[in-house]
Amino acid sequence: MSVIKLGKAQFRFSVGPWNLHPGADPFGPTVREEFSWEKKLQIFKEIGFDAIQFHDDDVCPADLNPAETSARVKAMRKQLKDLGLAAEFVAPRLWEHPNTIDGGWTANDATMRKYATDRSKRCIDIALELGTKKIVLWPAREGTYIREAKDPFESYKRYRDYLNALLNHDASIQILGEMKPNEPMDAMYMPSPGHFLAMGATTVDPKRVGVLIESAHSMLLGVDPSEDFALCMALGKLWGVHLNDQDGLKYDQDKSFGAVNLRRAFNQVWVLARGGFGTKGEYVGLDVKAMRTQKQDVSMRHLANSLQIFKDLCEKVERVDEAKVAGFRSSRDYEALELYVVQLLLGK
Ligand code: 3MF
Ligand code: MG
Repeated sequence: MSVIKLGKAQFRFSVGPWNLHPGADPFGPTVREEFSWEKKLQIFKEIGFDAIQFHDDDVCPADLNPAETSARVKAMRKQLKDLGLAAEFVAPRLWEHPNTIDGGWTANDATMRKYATDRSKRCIDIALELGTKKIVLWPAREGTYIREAKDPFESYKRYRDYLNALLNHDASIQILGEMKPNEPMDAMYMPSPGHFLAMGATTVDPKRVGVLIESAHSMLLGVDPSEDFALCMALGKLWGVHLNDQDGLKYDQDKSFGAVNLRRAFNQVWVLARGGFGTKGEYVGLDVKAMRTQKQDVSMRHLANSLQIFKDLCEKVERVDEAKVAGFRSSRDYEALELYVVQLLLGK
């Protein structure tokens, strides 16, 4: 898809292969067939995505030896190139392995921490060979079910040691923390982007530590995602986003972007546009799930719909009369500003 230019921003789009899924949830099995890897890439291309978000084990099995790993990465790179797709990032999927039951780098068992660190270094090698310097950390199990289970001081120290080990492994990589307050753990360490950046500032190379913000993760924190985006853009730290939507405080729903709260979605697009998102090669990423009821042949609609809604909201942002907004602000007439925004969204 060609790039969308809006204000100072340049929007290109990315998606993760897990966003096409056969519908299993914690209470029931799959309900439709899984698409093959080739078919997934073809669907992403047809819908108009420019880049793919990877986990290390999307490229090849987690514990494959170095020679075979390298061969598999080269083959994947060729597959992407043939389709005109880029790799946005690679994330070590540390939460599914038997060695990471108690977490990766904050596990109490030193051999498990070593596994997490070694595997993450290997993930960096995969990313570089695939053509990206971005490593996303979604710290799924770096937290506790009960607060007494881990010593928090030790955990924060281990957190920093782990980040330093990754930053020292290669001088060019960038680490993007994708923070989330809960699920699967009851309580994650450093639940917000701000927490992660504070920790990042104490590492060996703070300028290579940033964030990827998922809309629903901000909502689970009780924060409006556009505010989280804006803060991190103001700090030069918003290096990726996972756009989606969420209906209230419950499990992470990953609903289609804008499907629950259009105004909240509009504000995300408006902020990304004003902040010049995408000019340094950042992608507008989606992290959305299809409904379990969806039949296989239409189980990619949520992706196309999310992009459509994003583009429709770009048109709304383009129509914002900035002088009018400034006028409402200077006269402090926020009631009038609110009606203006709601009527804009209603197409009036
Ligand atoms: C969980 C997530 C994850 C991450 C993904 C990449 C399954 O809430 O958002 O998606 O985005 O693992 O880091
Ligand atoms: Mg996500």
